[in-house]
Amino acid sequence: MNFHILTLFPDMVAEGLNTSIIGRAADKGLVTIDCINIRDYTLDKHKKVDDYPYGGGAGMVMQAQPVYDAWKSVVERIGYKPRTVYLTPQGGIFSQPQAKELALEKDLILLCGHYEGIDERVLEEIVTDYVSIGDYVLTGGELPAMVMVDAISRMVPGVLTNDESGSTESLEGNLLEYPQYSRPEEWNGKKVPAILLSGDHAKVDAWRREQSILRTAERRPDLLEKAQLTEKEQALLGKKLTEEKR
Ligand code: 6GU
Repeated sequence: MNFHILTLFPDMVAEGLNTSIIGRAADKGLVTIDCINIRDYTLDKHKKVDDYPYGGGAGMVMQAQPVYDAWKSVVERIGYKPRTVYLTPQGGIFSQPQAKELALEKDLILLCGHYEGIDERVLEEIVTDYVSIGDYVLTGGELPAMVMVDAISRMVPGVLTNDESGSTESLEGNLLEYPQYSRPEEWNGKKVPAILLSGDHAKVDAWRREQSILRTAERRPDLLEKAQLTEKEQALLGKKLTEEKR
């Protein structure tokens, strides 16, 4: 899968994605991450890419021309118009299902804004998806673009090893992951739950499923509403929750 990131800070994005699992995926050629400096496309003799907003108000607006020409350079190179995501707090909130869906694309353009935004006319021309990573405001789209590349890349076949790929991880089936323990068996006076040392895989699996359900009820009750629980599990959860209230 090929990411094309349009940004005023290409080094920030490239540096943030050249390490660990995504760096390894890029080295293997499973993903390519191409950072394009929007400033390289300005026709302004002072390399300016922003100007005052018509109608007045605070801040500066990124101008249409350099953004459009940077985008067009990608389209001409790859020979088609791929999905183009604008990272903005005005977008829909990014989610795991969307990461899986976008991982099926061959190319994806991510457009990072700065200042008070980008001239609406170029957005109308090139953007297919408006995406936010949460309800808070960041200074630019670079960190959100890096978040998206990470979440999408790990859904590309081959990027995660078998060891890393747990299908039972957080958010699978709308449940959070169960607690994990490693050596030593006792740390700081706290013992690893005995069932995990029992060697009984069926019991371990049942315990982990129960822990996932209880943890989700406690930390993310909004998610639990979307999870598929058996009647037995619903009964268990109801019992635990009334026990807590007492
Ligand atoms: Cl995508 N951009 C900015 N500037 N702030 C954000 C965001 C995006 N998502 C959450 N906050």
